[in-house]
Amino acid sequence: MEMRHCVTVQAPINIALIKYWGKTDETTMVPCNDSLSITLNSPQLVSVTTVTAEPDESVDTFLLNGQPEQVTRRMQACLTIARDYATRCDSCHVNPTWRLRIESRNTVPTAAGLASSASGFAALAFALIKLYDLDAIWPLEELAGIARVGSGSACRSMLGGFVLWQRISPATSVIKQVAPETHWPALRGLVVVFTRRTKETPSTAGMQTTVRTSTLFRHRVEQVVPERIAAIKRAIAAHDFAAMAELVMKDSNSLHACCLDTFPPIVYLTESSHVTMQLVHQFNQQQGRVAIGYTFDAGPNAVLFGLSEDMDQFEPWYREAMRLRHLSIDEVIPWTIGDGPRLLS
Ligand code: 2P0
Repeated sequence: MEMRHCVTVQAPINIALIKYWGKTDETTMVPCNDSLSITLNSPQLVSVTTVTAEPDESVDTFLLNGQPEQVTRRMQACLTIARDYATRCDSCHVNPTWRLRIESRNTVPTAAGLASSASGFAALAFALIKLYDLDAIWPLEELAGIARVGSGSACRSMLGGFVLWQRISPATSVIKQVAPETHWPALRGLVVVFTRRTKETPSTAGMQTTVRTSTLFRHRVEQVVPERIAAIKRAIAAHDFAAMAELVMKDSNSLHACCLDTFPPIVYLTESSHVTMQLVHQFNQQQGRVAIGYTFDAGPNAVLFGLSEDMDQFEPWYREAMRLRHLSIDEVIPWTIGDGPRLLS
């Protein structure tokens, strides 16, 4: 067998249709509620990571976009779990005690609420899995736990298509593919970047404050999300775009309502975000049906989606409507539904 001491992988971002916000355990990263995402396929929304085993080095090192950075506590957690698997793996030909050199490139704007941590940690986890050959023994659904301890949403980027991250108990969660990327080829979307500025409230801190202070959030976790997860699974299976998009828009609004119900309040959306929501509703009203949907993560940038022909009609109309309101758009990044991480070399 070829002795591979260096692997390069790429991993995509995912966008939650039903959102994750809040965890019950910061170490095992078990979420307060289930979430359901699509894995995106876009060359502009991936992280590429190379991991090299360095038998003669004494510390793990990390380069992000060419700059030396600290190996963070969360990265260490990923390394610890992967090394633990490797010590239990006979087919592993890389000594797990060897130090690692990690080099990562993000095309995703870092920390602007565009899930760069999801692709980044999914890429790190997948590189470790391939370096130690862990997927020869364990399924990716289980190994996704390596990505999860880096960043909760990263575990959903380990599979393609529609992915459910399910809370099983206060100590356990699992990921499952609900439908593959081939399930709904006509579905596509846009990431609309208004700003690449780093957000003021990082997700991790923001969700902790929400869990502690928001009463609306308790209602979301206990009632709203379980009903929506069941309903969106039915809508996806039936290719019912209108039902799916309505659930997604409502869930995005529910997340941002919980952010505003947090004390002190967290505000991620800007005028550009709010106008975008209004324009989507206006377009849908003109069409007499739900043709386009929106969703917003922990930042102002919009993710818009629809079936191919509707997106063709919506995009130029939307750009012109934003221009007339003097609201600038930094970049529009198209995407389709993608498969999961890939081994590049
Ligand atoms: C999501 N977000 O489901 C939600 C929607 C943002 C809004 O997952 O603390 O960076 O690393 O688990 O994964 C952002 O949270 O937070 C996120 P940690 P993460 O995609």
